[in-house]
Amino acid sequence: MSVISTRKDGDVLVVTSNNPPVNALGQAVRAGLAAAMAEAAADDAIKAVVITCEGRTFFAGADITEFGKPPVGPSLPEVIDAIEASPKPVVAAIHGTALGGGLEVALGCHYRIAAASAKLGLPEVKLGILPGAGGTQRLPRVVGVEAALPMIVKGDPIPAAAAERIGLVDKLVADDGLAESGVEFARSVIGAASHPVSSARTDKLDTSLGDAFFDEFRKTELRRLKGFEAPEACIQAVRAAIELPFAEGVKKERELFGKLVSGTQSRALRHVFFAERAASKIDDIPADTPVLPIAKVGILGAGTMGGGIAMNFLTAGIPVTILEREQAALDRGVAIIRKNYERSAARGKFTAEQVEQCMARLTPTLEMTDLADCDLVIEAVFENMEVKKEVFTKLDAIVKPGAILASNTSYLNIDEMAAVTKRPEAVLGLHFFSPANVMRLLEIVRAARTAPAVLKTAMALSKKIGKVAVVSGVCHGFIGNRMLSPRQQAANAMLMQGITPWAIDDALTDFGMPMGPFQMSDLAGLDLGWDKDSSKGETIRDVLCERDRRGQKTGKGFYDYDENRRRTPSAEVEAIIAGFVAKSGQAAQSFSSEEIRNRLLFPMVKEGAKILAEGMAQRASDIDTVWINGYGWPAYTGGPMFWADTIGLDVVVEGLKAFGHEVSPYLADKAAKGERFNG
Ligand code: T1G
Repeated sequence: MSVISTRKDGDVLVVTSNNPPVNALGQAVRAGLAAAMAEAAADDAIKAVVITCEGRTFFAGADITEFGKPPVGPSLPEVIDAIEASPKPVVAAIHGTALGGGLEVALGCHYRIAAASAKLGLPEVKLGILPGAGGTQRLPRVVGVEAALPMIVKGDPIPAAAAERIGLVDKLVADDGLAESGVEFARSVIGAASHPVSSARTDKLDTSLGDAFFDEFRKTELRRLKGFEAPEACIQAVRAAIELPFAEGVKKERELFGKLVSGTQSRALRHVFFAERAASKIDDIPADTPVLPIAKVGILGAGTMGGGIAMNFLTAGIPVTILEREQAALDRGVAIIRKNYERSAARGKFTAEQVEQCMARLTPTLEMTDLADCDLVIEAVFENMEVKKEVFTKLDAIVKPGAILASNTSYLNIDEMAAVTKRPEAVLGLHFFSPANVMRLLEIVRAARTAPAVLKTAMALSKKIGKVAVVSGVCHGFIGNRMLSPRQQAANAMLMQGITPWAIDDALTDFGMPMGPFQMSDLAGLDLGWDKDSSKGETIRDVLCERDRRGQKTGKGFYDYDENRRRTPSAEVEAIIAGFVAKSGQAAQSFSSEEIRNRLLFPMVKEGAKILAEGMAQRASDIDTVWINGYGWPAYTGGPMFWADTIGLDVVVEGLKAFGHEVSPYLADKAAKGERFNG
């Protein structure tokens, strides 16, 4: 059965794609569209064409799984050129998300109508490429450069209403009866003397835009895209739309596309795309495992984590009861939640009405019994096992049977918490990352007795609250924090070899991490868990804290900070470190930035390999997803495991040995066989 079907509605040919799940423009779809256009051309009774899609969305782009494989015709540009060249008007009827090649198909059509709930965008830059089927040349011609540039460089889709405002969509229609609306619109233009041809349009092209405009755009928009190659290529392609005739602009687009698509960054970002989707799959639970209803959530602790966690559910429309021990702490927590919503509303993320609706779903309480009828209760209390066990014991006695009990612990053993309850099958970890209402990552910690339905419910819920969830087994620090420890140890070891904190931090920020280990320590506070009374200046941290260098909060830590919290290297810290190196009797070393980076990251990969060998993560790409969404690992390198694959596991193993690390048989074997973590 062809994925493309056609039917005549009077003198209009309705061309429908049915290629679930997202009508990706794979070879069969392209061939079907080309055949449909030929059918329309050959039939004089046909006066117009409507292109529409079945299922949840209009074409969501080229089929990314075809990348890197030998191309099979017709190519997407050929199909789009055929649509655009049709003397009979072609109308795109859009619902769901018209993305990438899907929007390029629509731009090849003479008219576009869209369901009000639809979204339109060119997200190729998020895959490390750029629109490669004429989008960088047609979109500026249809909506102007000022509107087209951010859509292409940032890749964020826009709602149909905004698309109509900029002239990308000719008419907004109801969600239902889209094909009929398409036929009606097509009939309304059949008699027109001519039809708009995107590639031929110049009315919206402001040819006066030059260096100043593009440089200003670079200054404001590329700062957050540091390290990514595709955004600059997108700018050059859009600039070609102003400076070159269409055919030459398309040639330029193709050159830029060709370079990017075969590059490491795009391969890494495509890996990240599929990794995030794979993470939601739990290999060993039956597909028919039920998802339990979660209509009400309880949160223990209204501190920073508890408040942020609550916001996820409130925003998703789920009522939350939040518990604290004292009224003052409860009031403070609720006030911070409101302040966070109002701050987001000020940035246009919520309307004032939506803020009130979210706050109305929140019930503050001092009574644990008010959590009795919750379907899920998440504790975010002090990170201490005895406290956790006490909380789980109480909750187990109060909360209705069948409800899920979860811990937001960052490190502690969930099995131990489950063991103090009579419902270990309903206990798991839900490890959010701070700020919990912002960070996309959620580590779902599967305890030894967690039931499949509880696990599946947690995964489904994570999607509902907009999180990227990854399943971790029970081990100290789960996936993310467990791999963070060897990096911190390596950083501390290099300090004792005379490498400065700023050389170490710079090696990581140059690699693309948001910050290095010593900046992070200064942000968190060096005196976390430090005891003034027992401190004897035995470690660098002891001495720093004794000298009131406790981090950003005291204006100095490993760095000195100015009133704007800008950091500068500290001569005092350098001297303190030099003193420790001299006392250790070790000779001060000097490492290149690359060696510093490898000394920090190779041990993380080693730990990742252990996590895989122990089955604490289902797949290597899950580890990549954790580090990209929870720790700011640069997505354009694909995550720690994909990065290791890119540089070669043999190189990692040799490096680890050179740095004095033992290498597990699992990792050594993979390297010896020339294998990769990600198949
Ligand atoms: N190609 C292949 N598979 C795709 C796909 C695509 N473009 N988009 C989604 N899938 C798969 C996905 O892996 C998953 O599979 C299933 O569909 C459901 O996806 C020439 C070159 C459309 C907003 O970047 O953003 O066009 O895990 O879980 O949350 O210029 O998918 O079930 O096996 O994400 O409802 C540009 C990518 C391509 C859009 C739906 N297009 N897709 O989100 O479902 S490059 C994109 C999305 C291009 C041209 C260039 C989202 C979605 P599985 P899902 P969702």
